[in-house]
This record gives sequence, structure tokens and C-alpha cells, in this order.
Amino acid sequence: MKTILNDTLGIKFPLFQGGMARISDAALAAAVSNAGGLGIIAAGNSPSDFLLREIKKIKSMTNKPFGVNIMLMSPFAEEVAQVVADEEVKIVVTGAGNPAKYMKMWTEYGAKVIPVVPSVALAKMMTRAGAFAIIAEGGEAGGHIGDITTMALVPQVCDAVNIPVIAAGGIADGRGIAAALMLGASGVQVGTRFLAAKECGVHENYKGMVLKAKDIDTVSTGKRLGHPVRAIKNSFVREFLSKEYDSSVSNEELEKFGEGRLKLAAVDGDTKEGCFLAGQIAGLVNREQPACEIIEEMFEQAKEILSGAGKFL
Ligand code: TUI
Repeated sequence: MKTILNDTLGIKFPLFQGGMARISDAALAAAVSNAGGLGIIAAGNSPSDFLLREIKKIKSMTNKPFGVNIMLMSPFAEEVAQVVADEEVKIVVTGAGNPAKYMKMWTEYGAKVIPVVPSVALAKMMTRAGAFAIIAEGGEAGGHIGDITTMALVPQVCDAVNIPVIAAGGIADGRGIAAALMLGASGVQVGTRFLAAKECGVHENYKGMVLKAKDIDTVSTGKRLGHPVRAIKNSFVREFLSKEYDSSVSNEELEKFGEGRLKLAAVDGDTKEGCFLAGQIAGLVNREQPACEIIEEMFEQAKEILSGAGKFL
């Protein structure tokens, strides 16, 4: 399946693997890149030495293109941005903020910058700032999210910008790919389904939580703090929500209560106290598979659907 992204990025399938903090490392990203998608290493909240190590690792694991995702809310965003430039990473995805101040530093050596945005206004702003493409992420996605659904956001972003749009949020099979293309996107970004990839090194309890999740098992938390986050319901999430609705709990206390939860989930596999970020589509993810199988299956299904779509006319 071919869109403008295949040739401009040098990939076989127009699919990005989501840059998931504490999860998307060189092993997962290399597996996706080697399968013909775009593997993406997530810098998350880690200091730059972690990212440098993973970049060096992926360079030894694949000759195919890969990207780095920079979480702009990270206290280490500045040093991480520098490492990306030093290593001349060709594809830079940003999330959770405005990358404008780093744009020159990356485009100067020829990087393609692809910001994740939750709104039309930000999509326009990033386009003006020199983005190569835009990832329009709906609120069905896991992790830090905006308000608008993928279905409503993608066509509005496509109409507002003249650069390629990648749809994200709620996409885990070929139906999602076909739908995204119909909404005007040139590709998709997939996170949640890759949590169940064989090459995904997240704790096995995390995979278990995703495999067992049903459609209504994720919930958005932290709206009060200005950065809503979607995660699978568990005792931590329930307690967080009750504190969030309790006006006697200060924002500082609430922030503090949420600290370190991603590590508890991804590294320690603490099913009660960890924060298991995942999208609403987790209910569709039911088995562990190699990344290449996930990608091939998704595009096979999309191809089948799209080639049969004439029956509706
Ligand atoms: O970034 C994500 N998803 C994430 S980041 C993350 S790690 C984290 N840790 C602690 C607190 C919060 C997150 C887990 N999942 N997705 C991309 C995304 N970007 N979603 C929303 C946005 C976004 C929001 C505001 C992009 C730009 C933006 O701009 C506001 C501004 O600064 O102008």
C-alpha cells in the first residue's frame, strides 16, 4: 500500500509505531523498521544518555529508517533534543508540547520533524513552523491526550494543512487503516497494538493487562492538572480519580500521587499501583505476535477492505 509517505520516508508501509514512554526502545523500533514500518524510539521522561544508547543500538540493528519521539514535557527535553541533533536522527516526532524552539536545530541538518497534535490550531501552527507532516492524534489514544476524537480530528486537520497527515488514536487493525485513509490521512500511527508485540520488552503483566482489556476498560485521568492521560482502570487509577474529584486534594498532591507510576507499570509490572497507559482500542488486541506479523496482517486486511469498497457504490 502506497501513499506519499512511502517514498518520502523510505518505508514499505505507511505505518508509524507510537513512541511510548518507557516502552518504545531500540528492540521494538528495530523490529517495526525491519518489518517495513517506521520504528520510533521514545525518549519519554528519561535523561539523554538512555536515548543515546538506544540510538546507537538501533543503528546496529537495522539499516532501515527509524525515528525518535521527544516528549516535550520532559525535564530532559532540551538535552534529548541535542542528542537527536548530534546523532543526526532523520525523523523527529514530538509530543506533549510545541517543538517550535527546536525546529531550526533539527531541520538544519535535514531532519524531518513530525509533531503530534490534538487540534487544528496546533496543526496549522506546526505547519507554519516547518513541520514535514502532522500526526493528528484523537482522544481514543493511550497516554497524554487531547479532547477530540480521531474521527472528528483527522478530516479537519487534513483540510487545514497542505502537508501529509498521519492518523493516530484507536487504530489497531486494517479497518482502522482503511478508515484513516478515507478521512484523508496518508498513514497511521499505532501504539496500543505494539504493546502486544513479541519484541516489545514491557513487563509481561503490562501485556496481560492490554490483552485482557475490554472496550470500556480505559479511562482518562488528570484533566484537572491540564494534561489528561488515558490508562487502563486499576486500583491506582480509581484512587487517582477519586482524589481528582476531591477538592480538598491539591494539584501538587495529585501530581505527586501520579509520579513514578509508569515505571511501576512498564518495568515492575505492578498491576495495582502502576499506570498502564493504553488506548480505547485495547479491547481489540487479543494476542501477542511478532511486529512483522502485526504489520503484514493489518495491511493485508486494509487492502482487502479497500479493494472491496466498490460494492458500496
Ligand atoms: O504525548 C503523547 N502521549 C504521551 S506522552 C506520555 S509521558 C507523560 N508523562 C507524564 C505526564 C504526561 C505524559 C504518555 N503519553 N501524545 C502526543 C500528544 N501531544 N498528545 C497531545 C499532545 C499535545 C498537547 C499539547 C501536543 C501539543 C500540545 O501543545 C500545547 C502547547 O504547548 O502549545
